[in-house]
Amino acid sequence: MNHIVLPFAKKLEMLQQRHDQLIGQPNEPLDTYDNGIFQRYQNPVLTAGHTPLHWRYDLNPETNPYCLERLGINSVFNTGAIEWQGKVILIPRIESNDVKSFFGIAESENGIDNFGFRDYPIIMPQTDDPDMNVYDMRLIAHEDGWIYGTFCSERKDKSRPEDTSAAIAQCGIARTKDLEHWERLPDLKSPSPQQRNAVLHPEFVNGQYAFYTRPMDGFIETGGGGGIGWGTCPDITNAVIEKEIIIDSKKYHTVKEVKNGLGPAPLKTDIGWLHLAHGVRRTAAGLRYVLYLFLCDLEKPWLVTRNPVRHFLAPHGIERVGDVSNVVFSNGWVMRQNGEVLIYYGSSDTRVHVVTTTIDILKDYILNTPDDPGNTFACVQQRRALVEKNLAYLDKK
Ligand code: M1P
Repeated sequence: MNHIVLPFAKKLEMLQQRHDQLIGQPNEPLDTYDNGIFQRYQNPVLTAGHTPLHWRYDLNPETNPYCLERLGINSVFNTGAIEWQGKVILIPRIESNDVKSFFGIAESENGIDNFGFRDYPIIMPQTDDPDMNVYDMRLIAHEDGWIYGTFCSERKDKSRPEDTSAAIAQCGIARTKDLEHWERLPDLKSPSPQQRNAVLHPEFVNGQYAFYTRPMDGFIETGGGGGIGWGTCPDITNAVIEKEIIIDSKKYHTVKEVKNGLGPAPLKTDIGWLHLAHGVRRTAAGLRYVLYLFLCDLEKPWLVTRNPVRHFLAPHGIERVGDVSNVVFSNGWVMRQNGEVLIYYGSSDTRVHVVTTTIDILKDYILNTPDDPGNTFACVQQRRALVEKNLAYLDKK
């Protein structure tokens, strides 16, 4: 027989060693990638392998004599992020081998490496209509004093019983004071039949709670409308948006041609609310998800003031490959006291990465990255102008 069956204790020791090595491994900057805008790192910060062994294995040799994985984890991706008591806390989408996702808390001192999960996954209370699946939590420290989690709650579309993949996505809302204990509030009600990527704005706007939304006609397809929406409601414990406006539309032949959606809650800066979003384009290889930035007015956060509409971050190297390839998706970032910004993103629905930058660099990026001029001829003019400026400058030197 070729198959090696190790004694239980030996196998467990090996698994524990590998796990410790993975969690303890330092994450160095990737020196082969440099666009000046952000710093990539060699390793993902979270993978399925980072989840504790006691989430996956029955550790009792009497009930698990072969030391088999009983409840496997398929992937860990798309993470909410927040700075909490000096540490960086991530709450990613953890997908089990049965394709149900759930949330768990991973924490690290520096936000770059040594992320370890807490002992238990989070208990997310249900509403009267239980979720089939929950994922992509945004963590928002609201000025009302609560930390909110807004996430996608998915249920079977009961109006189409014959279609076993027909689903309805809505925005689940929960809140906490300690990240461990969550109070579930009723799902967001809005005019849209489908709602994913809804994010609570961190401040009151004219005394109201405000949401960024993403109205869609279908579970995957945006349908006729589409774009990042905005709506307000007076009561978060019964959040009803009567009127939804589109503040950042999808657009032909751009990085957000097919659809887009907001990432984490925006960062407040002196030049406006800085947003990170994903844009989706259809290619022969399927949908391609990239990240882009835009800026909104401080007083009127529904007004976009800068939107270069070009990708800020696209899948690179191994990030291109996974369960849903060619995808980067971000729902978490952290701005530290010293101005450093850590941007967390899932790659190809499989793992979590970080890039680091500073708020000053992001402000420079959003103010000085030229707009998409709209067509190829204008793009060449734009690039020639840069070349001309550079050559004149170099000539003068
Ligand atoms: O598979 C790519 C992404 O698809 C969905 O995002 P969106 O609603 O913008 O298309 C989500 O399921 C997300 O989790 C996933 O990464």
